[in-house]
Amino acid sequence: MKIVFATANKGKIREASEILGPGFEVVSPADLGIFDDIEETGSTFRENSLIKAEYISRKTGLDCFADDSGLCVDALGGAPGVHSARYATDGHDFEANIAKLLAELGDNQQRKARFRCVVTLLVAGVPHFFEGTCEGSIAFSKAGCGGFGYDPVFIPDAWPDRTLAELSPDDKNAISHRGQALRLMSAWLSDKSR
Ligand code: ITT
Repeated sequence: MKIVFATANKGKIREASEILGPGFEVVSPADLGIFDDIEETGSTFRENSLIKAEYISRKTGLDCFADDSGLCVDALGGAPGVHSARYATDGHDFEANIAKLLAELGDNQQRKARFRCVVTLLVAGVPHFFEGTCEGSIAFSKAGCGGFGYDPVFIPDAWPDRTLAELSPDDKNAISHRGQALRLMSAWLSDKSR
């Protein structure tokens, strides 16, 4: 099944293809010649996820899904949250975001955090929402080079001796916020086609 993923983030596209498996061909807006920077004006993951799915569906006339996700750190009152991509700068500067996060936390021992993901699947204009959460904590320094974004400083509770960036793609996808949300979406689509 061909399905449009309303994202400009190549890490998300790669992970969605891995998680959804060979039964799906994940197509990006860029593959369709769309390079628009969609303004995320919502204040929740759900609102921003819907904004992105509706924008790309309107532009292409196709059903699609979007993912809004981010890192919520308890000691920072839930920040960076919906601002995760642009925490340090206006662009998606992962290195600067990590540097700012580690600086904000300093030597604070309270490092509990979680990744959250809300996927919106738009089918014939009707939104369906799927969510995932990955609990963990923030490391004191970076480790690993897999994944993307904050992965080098996120230690998942399920693998307490390594960061997400040190896991194989399969191991990350098995526990990740995105893995959970997209497997729910995949199950919903299979049910619907039965
Ligand atoms: P699109 O809006 O085009 O999908 P984006 O990267 O701007 O791409 P978001 O607005 O949802 O997406 O921001 C998500 C940010 O949260 C992302 O840029 C990372 O900084 C972080 N993030 C989300 N999932 C992550 C993951 O699995 N590993 C590490 N960081 C992640």
